[in-house]
Amino acid sequence: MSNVLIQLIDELNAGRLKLIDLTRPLGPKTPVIELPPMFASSPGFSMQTISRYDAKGPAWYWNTINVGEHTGTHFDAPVHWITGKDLSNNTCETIPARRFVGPACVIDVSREAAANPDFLLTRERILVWEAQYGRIPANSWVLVRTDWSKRADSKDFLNISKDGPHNPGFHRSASEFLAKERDVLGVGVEAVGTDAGQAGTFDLPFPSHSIMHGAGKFGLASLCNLDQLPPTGAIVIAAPLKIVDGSGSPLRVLAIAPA
Ligand code: 23J
Ligand code: MN
Repeated sequence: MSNVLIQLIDELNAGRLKLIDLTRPLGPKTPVIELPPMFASSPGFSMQTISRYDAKGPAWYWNTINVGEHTGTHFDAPVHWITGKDLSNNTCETIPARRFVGPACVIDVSREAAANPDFLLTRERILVWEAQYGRIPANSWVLVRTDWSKRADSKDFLNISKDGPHNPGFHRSASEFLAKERDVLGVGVEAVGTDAGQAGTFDLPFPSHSIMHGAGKFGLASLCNLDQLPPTGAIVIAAPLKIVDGSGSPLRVLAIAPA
């Protein structure tokens, strides 16, 4: 076995590296994105028992699950958006697995998001981060820490007013920069979707979805524990279910970082 793999396990066992779970629990209470009423909505998560050590299966327990692809901590594939519909390898089944693993760049805008729930990450703000921590490498995951996952109540997490949802997201300048000038794997956020709550009203609607997926990049939504990650130096593994023609899927997102 390669030295680095033996070392990886040794470092995890010794506690010099830690495994951080960036995934939220997936269940019937998992909040689901609300779209304007003219659009179809996605179901949340539900589960029915097939058997539980009973007449229907005396020695085994198992369930049927029903879930929208974009529920809870989930992956957005390029085919999710019309801009990515004709790209090659754009579905959950066809994306090469190598692309699920990369270094993490964690941009902490929790102060900005606390002051303004409609905060948008801009190209300028990313350049400030790069001046401090270095250039975002190609094929990295860019994770935006907003502390939005600390909104324990679904009502506060979705934050819906008369004029629709309010949560932080990306300015198109940031999405264009990350996709075209930095060639990242994708972006990850703590909110219910990778776009701001108000992004449907933008001049270019849903810029994160439109630009990132149009460039073959991925999205990760409803992440948590980003406050446990260093700005650089962690790796992230985010591998969706291999759903044939799938546009996304709930998944377990894992990070490995120095302890
Ligand atoms: C469909 C339409 C708009 C949005 C979304 C889905 C998501 O955020 C998603 O889960 O991909 S904004
Ligand atoms: Mn999604």
